[in-house]
Parts: sequence; structure tokens; C-alpha cells
Amino acid sequence: MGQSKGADKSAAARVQTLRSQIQAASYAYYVLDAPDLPDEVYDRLYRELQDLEAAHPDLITPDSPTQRVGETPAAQFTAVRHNIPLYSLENAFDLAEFRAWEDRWRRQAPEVSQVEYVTELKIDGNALALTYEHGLLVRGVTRGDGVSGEDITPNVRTIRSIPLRLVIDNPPAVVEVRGEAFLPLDVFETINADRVERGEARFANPRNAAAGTLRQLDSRIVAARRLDFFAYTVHLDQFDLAQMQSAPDQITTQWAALQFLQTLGFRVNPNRQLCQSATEVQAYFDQWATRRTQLQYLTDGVVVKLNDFALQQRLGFTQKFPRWAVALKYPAEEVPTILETVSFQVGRTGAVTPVAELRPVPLAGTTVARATLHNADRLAELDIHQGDTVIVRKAGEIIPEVVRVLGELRPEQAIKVTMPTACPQCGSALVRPDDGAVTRCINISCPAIVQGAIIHWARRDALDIEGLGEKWVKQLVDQGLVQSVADLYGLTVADLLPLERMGQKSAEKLVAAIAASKARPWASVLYGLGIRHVGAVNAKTLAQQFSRADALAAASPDEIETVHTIGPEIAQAVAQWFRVPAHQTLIERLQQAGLQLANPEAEQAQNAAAGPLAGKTLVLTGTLPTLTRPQASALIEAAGGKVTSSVSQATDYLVAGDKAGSKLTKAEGLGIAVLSEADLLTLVEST
Ligand code: 3BA
Repeated sequence: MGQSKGADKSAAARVQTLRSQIQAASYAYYVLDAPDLPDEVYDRLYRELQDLEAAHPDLITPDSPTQRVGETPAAQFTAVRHNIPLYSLENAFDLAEFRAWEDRWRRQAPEVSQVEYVTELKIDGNALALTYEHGLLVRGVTRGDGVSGEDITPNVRTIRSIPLRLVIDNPPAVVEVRGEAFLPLDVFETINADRVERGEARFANPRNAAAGTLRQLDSRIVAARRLDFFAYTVHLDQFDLAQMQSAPDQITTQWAALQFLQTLGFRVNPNRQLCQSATEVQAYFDQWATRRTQLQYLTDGVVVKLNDFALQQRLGFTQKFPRWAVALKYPAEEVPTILETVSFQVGRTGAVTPVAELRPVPLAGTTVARATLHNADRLAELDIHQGDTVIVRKAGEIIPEVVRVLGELRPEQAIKVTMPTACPQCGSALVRPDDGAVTRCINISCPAIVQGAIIHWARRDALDIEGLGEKWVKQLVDQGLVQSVADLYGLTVADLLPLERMGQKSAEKLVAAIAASKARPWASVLYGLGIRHVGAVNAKTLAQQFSRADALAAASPDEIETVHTIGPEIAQAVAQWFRVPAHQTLIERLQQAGLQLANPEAEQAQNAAAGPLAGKTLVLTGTLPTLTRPQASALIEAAGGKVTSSVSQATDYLVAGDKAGSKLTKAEGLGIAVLSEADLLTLVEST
């Protein structure tokens, strides 16, 4: 006994030592960006800690470096109200707007002669509020609408540059730290490459990818995504501050607060500056306009804050913004490059989009080699020629686009680019309705359309066929194995094995995933069909109202339009789709393959509404010869009737079995029809 106690004591001591060594190394690596331990040594310490904790589970604490990733996914996130709201930042799009902002605060504080601004790079990420109680991270909440956000603590714990415990002695009771969570650009690229591989839609930009990652219910996925975090605000009681050793007595400026955040164990962006004038702010802004493109994360401007907290407090807030801070934004980036050629992409709806193939240029953190030219009208308007020098722009969400052509730099005898008249994929004639901007291929066996249709079909929110990504779909279509989504259901492992880089295991998995998709509900199938204007939400609505595919197929546009939220354009598109003979064949084949083309619950509800007992109220009493109570109730409800427990004027029928008591007497008194089980069965089966 005594011996084991001694062992525990030394284990506890060793665990303590390991944790501080690992924490110090993590801090150096993730916060200071200055690793001080070789990876192998770090790994060895980490594994030793893991082993010790496995042997002594009672020694595990929530701030142990091994406890960053939870085991079980959250069911959902809960909304949390922020104690102090997270305000927005006012934007200034040029120096004049910045000066106007400056004039405004100066009118409110005319005696300030020597101004001090802190300039910080504006990280294009997602603001988070982190709460520490007695030094321990207890909550991480998204900004949300600024008033309340979502509690995503398990995900926040996976971010290595966020300390699980503040690295100071005598931490205050409560500290709230705010900052920006973001995805490094290389991680962003990897995530998107993976998504394309799996047939999922790319994230438009790192900010969306970070937001999507932060809202992942499974923190193990979040941990693999390597989010990072820069801190820029700390809220704490000034009284607590005075009690703390290792802290300045008073933190009275933003500059000191940033330094203090670093002392607490946070990563603070080193590219900050203290400026004494608007001119210095401007110089910082200009310097970073180019330097920021070298960073491993996206920035969209500079946040300028008045350094002095006392002055901040005097100026206060408007409804939305602090008056003491402003975001000086960089314009959407534009760069010139050479147009090598224009290709014409055929989407899954047959829409043909002209795409500029460019000499690759770095732009807003990525290398751009292609940009959209939108449509035939835009192409004509730009008057674009082969070899033209063009200006490419990437703004926020949008994929890069060609915004201008520098006609004066056009090479001699350059050939003008025009829309093709035949589909570049299948050669059939393209059509362009008089009223539309879109040029389309209308050959439903066009390989580009088929490929797009299958990728859409496999999407998570459609038939959810895991593993059916672009690389397989392209081969399946090119090899002629699949000409429509219905062909997927005939594929065997033997069919798949000849595909390039396909192994037995992957082939089996893919066949199983395809088979599993047969269980997906009718609404998902309807969405998967890719009918124009029928997104996931409209598909759900339609599938609820039209509980069977044949009912929807038979409906007129007017009938479809009676569904709430379904407008004439959608109704027209749906009706038209089902009129196409090839689509009717597709539906038949899907039916034969065993896909869900009806919605069991809605079908039941609809049958009930038309059922023989529709609108009738029944009461059950006594013991029926063959049916149990629940069986009888289910039968009545399926026929549209309602079962209540007591007899009244409103009762239409009493179903009476053996040993019927007072209910029978009452019903007879009220002149209510009394049925036997046999009567009930006859009634239910009549239509
Ligand atoms: N500093 C974003 N707000 C920021 C504290 C104030 C502020 C930001 C900032 C309001 C960045 C608005 C949302 C928010 C309270 C966060 C920054 C950045 N400072 N460096 C002045 O890098 N994106 N965003 N509100 N905290």
C-alpha cells in the first residue's frame, strides 16, 4: 500500500513537471513562433504524459495539454449572451474617410494635442470571446450578432495558441480575452483540396472556412484543421490587476494591453505599431499594403485604435461602433496579368461560362490562374482578345474576375474571343433564350452535364455518397461506365477496379456508399435531381406537399405553385423537368434501383386526410378480440380518424369490446353509433 502511495506521489510530481515543460514548449512554438525544443523531444514528453495519465486517470486535469480534443461530438451549440457586447468596427475606405473619422473624435476631445494611435493588422477571421475563471479556460463563444454568440468551447480548446490555463500566478477571478480566430492559408488550401476530392463545395475564402470549422460539432475534425488565434482585447477588473504579481499595476493603454496579453500566454500579432500622427498611420497602412501579401494569413485592412484607455472611455460608443477605433480597409486587390486563352466551362445545368486562363499571378493570398468572364454579354462588353493584358480582381467572397482589358497593350493581329456556337464538350448546338444571359448546352447526355449532375447527386445534403468525388466521377463518365445517376446503382466492385488508382478496399467502400444512399429520403432525392431553382430547402417543401414523385410529376405548374414559398418560376422549372421523357425514364430507373421516391410519413398523412374516417372522432372501450389498444388507434389514425378518451356529443363512434363499462352506457344514452372490432375493420378498409 505504502509503496503504491509513494509511486502515485512521484507520478503526480512527474506529471506536473511534464506539463510545465510541454506548456513552455507549446508557448514558444505556437505563441512566440520560436520553437525551443526539437520535435522529437516534445513528442517524447507528450507521450510520457499520455502514458502517465492513462495509468493514473485521477491525475488528469482539464488544462492538461493532452485534453485539447474531446472524444464525443457535441449535439449542438447553445446560444450565450455576451456580458459585454462585441461592437463592430467602422470602416474607412480611403484616407479622406480616415481624416473625417479623426476630425469627429477631435471635436469631442479638442484639448488632445499629442495623439497616440495603435495600428494593428486587421485579420480576416472570426472574432471570439474567451472566458477564464481563476486562470482556467471555461468558455469560448463566437461573436454572433455581437449581443449573443454560440458556445463553441470544445472547438476553442483545440486551438494550440489559446492557453487552456493563463500562464501567470494568482490569476484574477474572471478574465475575458477577445481576438480573431483564423485559418492559415496553407491549411485553407489543404482543406479545399480535400473537399474537392470528396466532391464537396470549396470554401470561398479562409474566413468562411474558419467559420465553418468553428461550428463543427466534432472537435476532432476541428483539431485536424489547425486554427490559429491572435488576441487583441482583454477585459478584467482593475482591482484584480492590482492584486496580481507579474502584471503592471495599471493597464491604461492598448499598447500595454497587447503586451499583457502576451504575458498571459496568448499569441499577439507582432506587426503592430505605435503611431504619433495620421501620417504615421498612413505610412504603416502603405507599408503593409504590399507586405501583407507575404503573410501566412489574410488581412483586409488596418485597425487604428486610440491608445489611451481614458480617452477611449470619454469618447464611448455609438449604437454600433466604438468612436475610438476605425478599420482602414485595403481595396479589393487588382493585378494585371496576361490572358493566355479563354476556355468554356459547361456546368451541371448546361450553362456555358467563359473562363479566362491566365498567366498565374499572386493575388490576395493565393495564386490565380483562372478568372470568370461571367457570360456572353460580359465577354462582348470586354471586347477581349487572345494575349490581352487584363486586370483581375478578387474581392471577399467572390471568385476572381476579369474587370478590365488594357486595350492599348493588345498585341497586333490579336484574335477576338467570342462565344462558341457548339458545346465544347459534346459538340451539340448551344442555345441562348432571347431573354436570358446564359448560353446553354441542352444535350442531357453531354459528359460535362452528366459529371456535374453526379457530383451534385453525391453531395452531403443530397444523396450523401461519401467518397464519390471529382476524381472518380470524371473517370466513370469518361470511360462510359456512367451516363446518368441511375447507372451508379448498377456499378459493381469489378466495374470500379480498372479505374486509375482504385483499390479493392476503396471500390468496396464506394459500392457500399452508393447502396446506402438508397435509404436517403425523397426530399434528398428530389434535391439531388438538380432541377433548376430547387435547392435543398425548396426540395424539402415540395417533398412534403407532394409526398410521392409520381404526384409531383403529374402536377401542373399551377398546382405546384399552390405550395407555400414556391413561386411561379420554380413551379415552371419543376413541371418542365418532369415533362422531359429522359427524366421520366430516369425516375423509373431510380424507382427500380430502390431509391426513396415517396415520403412515408407525408404519404400517411395525406392518405389519412382522404381516408374513410377523415374528420371522425372515435373512442375505444373494453377489450377487442384481436387488436390491442395501440393497434386499433394506429388503424383509426391511418384512416384519418381521431381517438379521444371520453365520450361526448363530439364522438362519432364508440368502438366497444368485451367488458365495456360506463362509456358504452353513456354512448347509448347519447345515441352514438357503437362499432365492434369487425365493424371497425370493415369501415377502415372501405374507400
Ligand atoms: N481589432 C478586429 N473590434 C479589433 C475592440 C474593437 C475591435 C474588432 C477588431 C471593437 C482584427 C470587431 C468585433 C469585435 C470586440 C471584437 C482587431 C481586429 N478591435 N485587430 C475596437 O484583427 N480583425 N472587430 N468586437 N472584439
